[in-house]
Amino acid sequence: MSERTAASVVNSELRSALTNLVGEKGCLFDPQDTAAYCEDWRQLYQGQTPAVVRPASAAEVASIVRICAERRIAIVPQGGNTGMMGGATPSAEGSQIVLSLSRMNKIRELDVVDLTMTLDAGVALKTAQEAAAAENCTLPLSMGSEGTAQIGGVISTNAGGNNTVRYGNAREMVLGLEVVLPDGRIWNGLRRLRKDNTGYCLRQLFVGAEGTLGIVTAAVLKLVPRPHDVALAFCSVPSAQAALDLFVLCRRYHPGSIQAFEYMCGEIVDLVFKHFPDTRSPLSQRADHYVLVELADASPDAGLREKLEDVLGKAMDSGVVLDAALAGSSAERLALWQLRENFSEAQKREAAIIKNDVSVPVSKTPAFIAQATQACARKFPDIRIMAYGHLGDGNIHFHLFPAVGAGNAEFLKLDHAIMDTVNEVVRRFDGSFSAEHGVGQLKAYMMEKWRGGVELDTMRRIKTALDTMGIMNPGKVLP
Ligand code: S2G
Ligand code: ZN
Repeated sequence: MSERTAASVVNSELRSALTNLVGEKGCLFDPQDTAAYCEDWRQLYQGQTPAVVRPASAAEVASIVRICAERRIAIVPQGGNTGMMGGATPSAEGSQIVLSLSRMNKIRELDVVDLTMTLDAGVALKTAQEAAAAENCTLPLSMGSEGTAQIGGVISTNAGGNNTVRYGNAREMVLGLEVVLPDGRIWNGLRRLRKDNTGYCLRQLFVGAEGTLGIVTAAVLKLVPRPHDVALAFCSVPSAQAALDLFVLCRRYHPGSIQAFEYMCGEIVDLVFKHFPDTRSPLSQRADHYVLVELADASPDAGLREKLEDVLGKAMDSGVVLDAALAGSSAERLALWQLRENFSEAQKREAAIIKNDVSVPVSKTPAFIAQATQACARKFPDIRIMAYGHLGDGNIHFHLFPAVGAGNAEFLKLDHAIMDTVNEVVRRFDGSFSAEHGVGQLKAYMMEKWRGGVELDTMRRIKTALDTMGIMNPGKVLP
């Protein structure tokens, strides 16, 4: 793609072509209107775009893609714009249009016998969860951004969140997809079959591709029977190793019931108390390490509260757990989840952050946290380190902040040095440099070092085969 300016990309002819296609309200050209689409949630990237196009159907998406393909105009697909890696933000030179799926927000069908939901890409994750709950089902994808994140983006980044330990990532929930390909053709793969062995599994190509192979316009997602018995406990533990020991203990006694298992260092919980002063700890003593463990079962009389109480009692007897508070009501349960989900916002209010969304084998999480902390403290004295995350699936959010009183700008210049330091520890454990947030533009530079050779070459061949002109979200995922 040659360097082009915004004006040269969207001239009056194209403006009228787009406006005729999606109508006045479907197109934004004024920089004041498009600005919100040009910055990522973390405010790391400030892009520019000559146009934000907001189609109302897959057919309209297909026409927009055809118009752009004819003119070799790059497209940046965007859902709720809650991504962490700049994957939905247009480049700074202003030649890429943003295609927002937000207006495509219909839930097309929910089948309680098939346990499937067929819905548009622009449906907010929370809306989808609520629709499932209304039918006594659950869409088992849950994360802090669910109020704004949209189904298309959740699928395109293969989002994980809090329940991956039991239900897997978005990838495991996708049964079917509708995708507009880079040549403008619509692939309708909206099948709800639990078994379908007919050639290459195309849908899995688009899950996690971050809009670089095509635009997800609808999906068929798996639902699960709504759990009627849920028990949650907030525990303080003496170490990250004890948190892992508690996970193993819970799994030993209630193997099929763990729905979430979150590790939290003391500092990140303190940050929520600081920035959300109404938040109350259910424990009388502060600790350096906490665990949020949730058991769930579809049958209403699984007796999970007693079971959780029992296993925590065993854990306290053996010193694995220091103290624990069981949620006494769904309100208390939601308040504890809110405490956990406020981590992102509390960090954002605190200071600049260098994030490492990494994964290691579950058994290695304590060793990773210890060694990554040691490596960073040695190299970057005085910076603040907070580790937390989905210990049950080995995904740790290893976040670093400037020393108290230090400048954000100076600190952010250390981003590659810090991420590379952490990644060297990840590599010791054969882990991944990106567990659930994807690659986007922020981590594209890591792909050569981590996935270079046959793997990256094969990815590039797939990209070229589908997006011959490279108009689909260029600069993301692949370096
Ligand atoms: C989490 C959310 C994004 C972030 O809280 O589990 O995945 O890094 C993160 O704040
Ligand atoms: Zn996470």
